[in-house]
Amino acid sequence: MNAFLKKLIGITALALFAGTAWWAVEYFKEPQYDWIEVCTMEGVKRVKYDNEGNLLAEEWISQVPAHVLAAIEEANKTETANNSPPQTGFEEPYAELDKVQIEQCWVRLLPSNLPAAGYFELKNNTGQELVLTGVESKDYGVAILHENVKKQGMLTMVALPEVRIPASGQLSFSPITNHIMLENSNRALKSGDFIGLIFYFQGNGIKTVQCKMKGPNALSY
Ligand SMILES: [Cu+2]
Repeated sequence: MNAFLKKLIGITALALFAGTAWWAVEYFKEPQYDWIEVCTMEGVKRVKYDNEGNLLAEEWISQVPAHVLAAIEEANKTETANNSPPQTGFEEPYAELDKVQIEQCWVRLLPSNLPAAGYFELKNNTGQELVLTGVESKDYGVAILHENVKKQGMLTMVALPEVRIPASGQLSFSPITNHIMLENSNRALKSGDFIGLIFYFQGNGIKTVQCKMKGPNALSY
């Protein structure tokens, strides 16, 4: 056999071996899951779940609970105020706003009692500026509007007391922008369930929306 042929057989054998090895590694490798950022009482952490909701990894991004605690305090204060007997003896006359469109409302559910996060797409067709002042759900004790903010390269969350939406404007809450932090669920919720969310606007306008519960690795509606 000449030297060239020997070399050719050698190279072919090596290529076949490398190819098989690479295929085997790919085949038996764990599937890749994305990090998701989670807002908790103790700060912001990132977690990784498999499709069954098993925790694969977690690490803190920022342990700055101050903003969350301040928001909870504020929520409790409001709740106390709401619980005190009304001065006038009248209930607030809330009106459902037909010209506010809220679609693709969904909630990312996380295992082990971590807060859930709500997202939505809002369109303001009222013809005037709209001011979103809060959100409520009878399925959660706490619902807070949160903005994702980068400070010194670190992601933290800041409570939004209100969000202004200009006439004909839109508001999008998504995993890369803002979320509704939902805590203290009143019933066992699972992926595929729906919860009601009430959006409150300045001037006693409300919008009631059904939101779809999704798993920890969901990225959109
Ligand atoms: Cu948050």
